[in-house]
Amino acid sequence: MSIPTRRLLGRAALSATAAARTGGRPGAATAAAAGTADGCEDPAEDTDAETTAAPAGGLRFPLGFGWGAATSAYQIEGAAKEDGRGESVWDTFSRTPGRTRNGDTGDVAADHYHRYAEDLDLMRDLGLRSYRFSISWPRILPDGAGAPNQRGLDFYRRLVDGLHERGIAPMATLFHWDLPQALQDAGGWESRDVAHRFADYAEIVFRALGDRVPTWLTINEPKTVVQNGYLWGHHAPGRQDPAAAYLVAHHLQLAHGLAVGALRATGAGRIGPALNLHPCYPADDSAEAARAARLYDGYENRLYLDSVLKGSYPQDVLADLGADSRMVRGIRDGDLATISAPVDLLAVQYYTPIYVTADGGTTRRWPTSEADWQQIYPDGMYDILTRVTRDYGPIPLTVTENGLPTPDTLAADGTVDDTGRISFLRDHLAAAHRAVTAGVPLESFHVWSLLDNFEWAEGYDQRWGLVYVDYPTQRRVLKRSAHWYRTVIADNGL
Ligand code: IFM
Repeated sequence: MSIPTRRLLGRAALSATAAARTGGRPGAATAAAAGTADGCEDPAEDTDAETTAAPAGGLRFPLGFGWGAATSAYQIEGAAKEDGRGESVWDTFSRTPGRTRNGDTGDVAADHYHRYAEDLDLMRDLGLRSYRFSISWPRILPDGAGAPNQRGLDFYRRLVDGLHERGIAPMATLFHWDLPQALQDAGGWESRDVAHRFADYAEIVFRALGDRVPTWLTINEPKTVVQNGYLWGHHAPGRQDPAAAYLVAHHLQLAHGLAVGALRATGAGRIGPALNLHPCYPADDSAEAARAARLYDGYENRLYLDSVLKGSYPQDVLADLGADSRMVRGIRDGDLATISAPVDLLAVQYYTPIYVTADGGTTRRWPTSEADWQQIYPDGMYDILTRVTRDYGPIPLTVTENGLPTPDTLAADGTVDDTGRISFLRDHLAAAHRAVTAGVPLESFHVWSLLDNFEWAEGYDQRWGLVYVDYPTQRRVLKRSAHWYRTVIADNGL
């Protein structure tokens, strides 16, 4: 992601439109924004609260809804050189001068590797029912392949045991961008063999943790690896090579399918992909803009959705890439059957819409957050959830990421007042609720992120957490949004 342009969020305007969209319940918004922390019970054991107490704004979620928060290994764990962990592409990339803001690395991050028990207690105190985290491939296989590192597996065993002890369901992502450097040296995702190494790694993890992890996600945001890692080069491995990028897309999809097969062969549990989906709208009423938006949608969404859920890549994208492209030449007989092995759920990550101009460029229509790529448009959440159900059938959905960075500071009285995050989440949850009302089988929602963390090329400048991390001391402080979210969870709605 490129250097951010800091802008104000335009909160008042957003709140007004949200109130209109949700049936004019401004009182709900006010009550939610003023949410307090106290008096909540453990909702994991309190289904009565769901059936009897109506949430203040009347937006009640389905019984047993999986309220959650998400993180990823490299962004929070730290302990980069401990207990046998190997190097990942992000170690290499972030330690290369000029690649990340302030030269920040994930070497220490939020020190979660050492503080996981404290973080588990925070999750329990928030009332989380689901925690989505990722497993670090180089902690399990320091060289990318071969014998597993037992100390790495033990860490995740302690983590999932701690979740169960606190009544929180683990949801584990197998790959959240920290490819072992040894595999990058062997060609990275441009090499078809890496997809098979991923399946080997997945099998090891399934055998070690499969009895304790009910839900698995394969690859986090393959599109981000393709675009940020191989098209624009501001994520690891820092390439700018469009031909390689789409071959990488195919191998990531293949790796997903091979991991699904490995799960079916080794045991129980549910599995699906984790896709960041961007609704693509024409920027004007012209036929040209409509056509351009359709193709853009192919690259942003259908490339990943169709291959997994329909067993084919979108023809318009393949035609645009060309028969001679490395990707098209890299597709072998049987690959699409592997990629489209039936999945149990689809994880959707929604952050921003895209407005496509007649010439195939993009433009902005809504205020951005501190992340200049993110336009704040809650209706996009409704549009993408209903679109997935309409186009791909009633596959169970989970939102595994939604959130924004806000300019949070720790006040002298020990509080962090991130009202912008409350407004954002309230409006996006209201949109998700509308999708549920329209028939979308949404079973859970995870805020990105539980903790402030290493935001990739942006380092530690952007704060995405419900929980503030004071990096010099590693002290955790619940932000105002965390207190608000605890109330939402306790009320099973807003
Ligand atoms: O921090 C990232 C996360 O790793 C993947 N999805 C988007 C988030 C915010 O940029």
